[in-house]
Amino acid sequence: MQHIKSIEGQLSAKGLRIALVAGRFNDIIVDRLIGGAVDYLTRHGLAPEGITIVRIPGAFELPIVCQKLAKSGAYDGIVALGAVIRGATPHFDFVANEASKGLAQVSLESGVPIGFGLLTTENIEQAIERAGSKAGNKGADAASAMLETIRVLEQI
Ligand code: INI
Repeated sequence: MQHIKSIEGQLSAKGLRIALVAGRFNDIIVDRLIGGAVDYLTRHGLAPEGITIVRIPGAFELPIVCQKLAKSGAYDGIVALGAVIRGATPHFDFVANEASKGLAQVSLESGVPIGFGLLTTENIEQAIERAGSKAGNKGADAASAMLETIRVLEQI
């Protein structure tokens, strides 16, 4: 449309420095999310040298680790990966809420885009569905959202 200025992010990851931060808790799922994110980024032009993988205990630790990475100035974007599964744990709400709130806060305070690849599911089946089977791969989706956001912010 004439006269309408539009800003859109191009999905090239070439030359970027990206950190993937991933919990060890539920690693059977989280390893699949890492695979999805790495696959997405390399297929969009990022050399392996542009990727740093940081392993942490669980989703609760995502915000503080992402905060230090974001503040370091060494990364253009971060993908936070984890799986909080309700199952039998009373921890679920605390871990899921604090991790999501913390990640949003870190991203806003630092200005570094953080892809939200934290699964919060009722059971293991739902997590498997989102980690590379019938509902896609949320690690790849989070990498894609982070990449698009980096490229949009560059133009504003
Ligand atoms: N961490 C997760 O990543 N997923 C979970 O489902 C989970 N549950 O259910 O407890 C979980 N807990 C650990 C938490 O993230 C911290 O690592 C731990 O409490 C130590 O601070």
